[in-house]
Amino acid sequence: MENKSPRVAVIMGSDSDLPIVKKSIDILKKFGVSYEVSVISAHRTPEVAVEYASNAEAGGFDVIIAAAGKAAHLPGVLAAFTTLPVIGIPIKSSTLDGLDSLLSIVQMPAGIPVATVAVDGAENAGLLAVQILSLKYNELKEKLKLHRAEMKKTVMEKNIKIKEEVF
Ligand code: RP5
Repeated sequence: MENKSPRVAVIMGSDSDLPIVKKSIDILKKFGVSYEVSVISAHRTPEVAVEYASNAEAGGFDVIIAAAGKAAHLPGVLAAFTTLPVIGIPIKSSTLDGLDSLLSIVQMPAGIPVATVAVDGAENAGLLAVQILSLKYNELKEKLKLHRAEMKKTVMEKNIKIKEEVF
């Protein structure tokens, strides 16, 4: 690591989002990236959201991951109050299968980007955060290459296995 370690703010609109967001946290753990987890709601605690985003850079964060479901305004509101990169995770809601969350997060107006991953795509949110951090923290590049190599090995093993199982 360089002088300071990378820090990711992992924010979710409700604790009900945690089972999905945990996949981002698992990735950050795997890569040895430090993080802070919070429940902040754009609608239920809007003042906290604004304050958190406004102070995130000064507080030593490099990237924000924000997960929300339904009318998912949290990532966009956070992005409006910081120039740190914000990665949005649309959470699948029970009624509209996450399309509501996806559109709420991805359809940002020009000027305030949110890097949106797939519905419930928390693993990719974690990986994208690590990839962004790797521009500043060189040692993460090697870890990312190792992660890709592991994935490749797993898929190749599956390829061999399926040929044995399916005739
Ligand atoms: C959103 O509303 C949250 O991100 C969550 O996905 C959804 C439901 O929240 P709860 O009613 O479960 O607290 O703000």
